[in-house]
Amino acid sequence: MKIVIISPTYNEKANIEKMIPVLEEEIFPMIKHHDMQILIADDKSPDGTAEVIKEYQKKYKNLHLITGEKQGLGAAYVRGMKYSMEQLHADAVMEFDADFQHDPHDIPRLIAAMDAGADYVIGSRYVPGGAIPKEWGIDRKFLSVFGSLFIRVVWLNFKIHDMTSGFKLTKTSYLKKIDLDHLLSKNFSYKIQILHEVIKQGAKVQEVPIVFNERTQGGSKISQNDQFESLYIVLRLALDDHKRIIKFLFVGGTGFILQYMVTYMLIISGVEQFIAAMLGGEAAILSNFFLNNIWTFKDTDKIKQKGSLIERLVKFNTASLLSIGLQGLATFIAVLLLGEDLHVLGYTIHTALAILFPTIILLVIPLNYFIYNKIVWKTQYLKKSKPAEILTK
Ligand SMILES: Nc1nc2c(ncn2[C@@H]2O[C@H](COP(=O)(O)OP(=O)(O)OP(=O)(O)O)[C@@H](O)[C@H]2O)c(=O)[nH]1
Ligand SMILES: [Mg+2]
Repeated sequence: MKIVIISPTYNEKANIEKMIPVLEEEIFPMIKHHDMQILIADDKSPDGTAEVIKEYQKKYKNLHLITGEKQGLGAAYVRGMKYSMEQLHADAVMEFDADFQHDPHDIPRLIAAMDAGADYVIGSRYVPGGAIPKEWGIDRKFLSVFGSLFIRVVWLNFKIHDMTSGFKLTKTSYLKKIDLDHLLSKNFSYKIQILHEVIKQGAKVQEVPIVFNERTQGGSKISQNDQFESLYIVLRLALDDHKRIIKFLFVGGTGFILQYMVTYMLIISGVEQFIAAMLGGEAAILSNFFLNNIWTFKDTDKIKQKGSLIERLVKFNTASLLSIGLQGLATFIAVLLLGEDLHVLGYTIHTALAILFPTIILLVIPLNYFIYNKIVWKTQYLKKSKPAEILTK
């Protein structure tokens, strides 16, 4: 494989001066079966980082340099990734900081994990054997640990432990499917989105323990803005993933309110209760149908629709009647088994009411969502790629 180690640099002269010979003389000779290249993505560092690289280029033919305007860490990495894929034809790229916080001696282990079958290798601080700097203050430690935990909870992904590591080895076949020009962040959080996209593609992910060192030279470029941006991006990506179900629940909620309003108004205008309830129900069904059609399931327009609007409406109405029937059946069975009233902690409640709520939440809503997706707005094209597989040692 052709592997390009991408190191973004901004005022990193003191570190990069030492790093290049370590990579070239110590590390690369240990990696036998791969074509190793280094790409420095410098942002016109005023300290003369680029000049150091140009000097080394005379000696090392596998050392590349690209320069650009300073736009942020993510922008520099994206530039490096695109250059690696388009100009250097890399099979895999490694994200590797130039400041010795990532230990170059870990590189062969990350590559070995890919040799063993992984598509995406994470240098992980939060698996046994990994660590964050002891010297970090409690606030930075907390932020780092809590940050990963937060992402794991929000994304419901507990298989990966280090969600914000910057030390990665990625097969370019996965990167090529990501729209790198339009990532949400040009800074630190770019890595959260790439992780998200690669997982979604079903890559085989492996975490390899690394000890993240404290910076000894040069200055940190991470800012508080990065933290807020990360928070936004984690939530935004989760919402994007569940956009359809959120819209569906929202539409259901508006239907619920509409049903009550219409029924109530009809009753106070003298309409018989049963008729009013039927009309209220149908008003909600129609409103839900049209809102779902133009909003929740709008993207299904892109595929060839089987059936006309009328057909969809009939299917939708049938599904809704089925839900009402289910609610009726559940209450009927509950009353049959438990009697009219339930006595709980000294209170008496109608069995029918007590059973209605869990029936709607646990049965009716999931069933409706399933029917809408599979029957009314059939969207076979949305079939998810297989879930990311986490390799264990
Ligand atoms: N080209 C480029 N490189 C950057 C930019 N920001 C950071 N870097 C480099 O990216 C790497 C990581 O940045 P750091 O500031 O060390 O971020 P960090 O490791 O998360 O934070 P510290 O632990 O404080 O060092 C270093 O090699 C930086 O020189 C940027 O805007 N452009
Ligand atoms: Mg650093």
